[in-house]
Amino acid sequence: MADVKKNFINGQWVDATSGDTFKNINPARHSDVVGDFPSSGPEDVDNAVQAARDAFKTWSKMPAPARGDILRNIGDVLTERKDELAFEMTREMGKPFFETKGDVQEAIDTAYYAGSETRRLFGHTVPSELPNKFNMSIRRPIGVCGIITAWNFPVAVPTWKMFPALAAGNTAVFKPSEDAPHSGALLVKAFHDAGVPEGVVNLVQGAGAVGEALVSHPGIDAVSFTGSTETGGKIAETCGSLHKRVSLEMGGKNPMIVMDDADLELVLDGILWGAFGTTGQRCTATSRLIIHKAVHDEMLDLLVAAANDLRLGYGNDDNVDVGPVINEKAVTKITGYIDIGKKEGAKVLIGGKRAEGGDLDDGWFIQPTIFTGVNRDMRIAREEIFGPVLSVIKVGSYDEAVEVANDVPYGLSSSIYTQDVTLAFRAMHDIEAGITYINGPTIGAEAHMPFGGVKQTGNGHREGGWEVFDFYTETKTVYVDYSGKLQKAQIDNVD
Ligand code: UN1
Repeated sequence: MADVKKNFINGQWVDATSGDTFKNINPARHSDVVGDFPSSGPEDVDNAVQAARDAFKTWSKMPAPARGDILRNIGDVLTERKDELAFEMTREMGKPFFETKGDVQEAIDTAYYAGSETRRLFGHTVPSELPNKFNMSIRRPIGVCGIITAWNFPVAVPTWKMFPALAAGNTAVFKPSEDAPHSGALLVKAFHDAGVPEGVVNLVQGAGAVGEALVSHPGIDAVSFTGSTETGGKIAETCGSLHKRVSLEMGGKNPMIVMDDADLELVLDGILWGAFGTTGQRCTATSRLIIHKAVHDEMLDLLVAAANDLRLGYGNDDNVDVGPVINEKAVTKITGYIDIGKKEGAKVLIGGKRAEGGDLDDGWFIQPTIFTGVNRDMRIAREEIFGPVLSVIKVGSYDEAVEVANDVPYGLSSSIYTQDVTLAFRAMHDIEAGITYINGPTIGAEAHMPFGGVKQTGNGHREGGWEVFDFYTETKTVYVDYSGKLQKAQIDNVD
């Protein structure tokens, strides 16, 4: 069996040119070393881009439905390997096994969905303004795509990008997060085993310098990035100056609005899953609970009892609800925000510390934390914490709830719990976000629906669903004149 703890360039597993490596460890059990992975540099990126450029010549000419067959094979391989892949994902990035299985399932769904879209890469046929002339638009691939992803959905999110890219005839160079290199490598191995030809997908492991080399490489035509708003901004600057297409999925500060008529038991399940699933480390995590004053106290009583029952631990052990956070830097950032919240005058309802004792001492665990008495101007109400920290903001009306919900620089996901159909429909339009859930938490995107955010969350593109194909294709407009003479548009047909 191939050693996948390497780069994958032109169909070969290879070390970094420099021979340098970095260590990757299990965030729940530091004594468990996942492995050493290549610490790559610009030469490795260069080799990968060259391979992808060569492969583009044939891959882009293959009939799209034939590419779709290969995507479906990938779905089959991932289905066979779902459990073993999920185990390794949990081992290196921490979320519980049932969640990593969901992550793989999202990739499987994306494979079959993108595969089916290869038979539907529609253009338009449109009447011409002149006789005996035919107008249409067709889609063409862009070229080589640079794919840069985060560690929290180490399989699903790379496939959101690469499957539509490949379906449309592009090739790719993929840089996974340095906190999830093994998942990225196992994913690329599945591509290869399913029949993706050499050079079509290339993997370059390493830190931010690899991403920088990729974004600025002249052989990269488009970049798709998921990660922090700060890094996304820098990528956009580089892509802007080099005239490259770029799709950005960045931070969130996702609100859940709970109205006075909400079903509180339903809300409770939604909060636990939305705020503490994936240890709050989703760009879609529920990080603000904006709750009507009439149900505020009752809701918090329910929440305290249930949140205290959440079981922390290593996600490959049985009965674990919440895993660790990803690394030491995350511990510092999250506990730093907890201190900020206390200084700002918010009250810690539960949690508020590192979780310690027994096996937890061998990992990066933080107690699920709920702040009450938060007001909209506090930093814990405005900034992305990316951890298991929920800020509760009390409001007196629907209008106030929406105003608070919209009063942040981000706009990815959002939710409202109400039985009132009028408010539900108003919220669909009033909340400034790319996604709104009615009577569900802020997480749970499905592969065949557009995914993305407004304001500082994104730059106008969507992943997932049918819209992502607009990002991964160029429109070519075609005019066919079968009149047998020169026809001048705007002139021959207008006096
Ligand atoms: C992310 O956090 O980057 O809707 C993606 C959800 C998941 C995807 C999250 N299906 O929360």
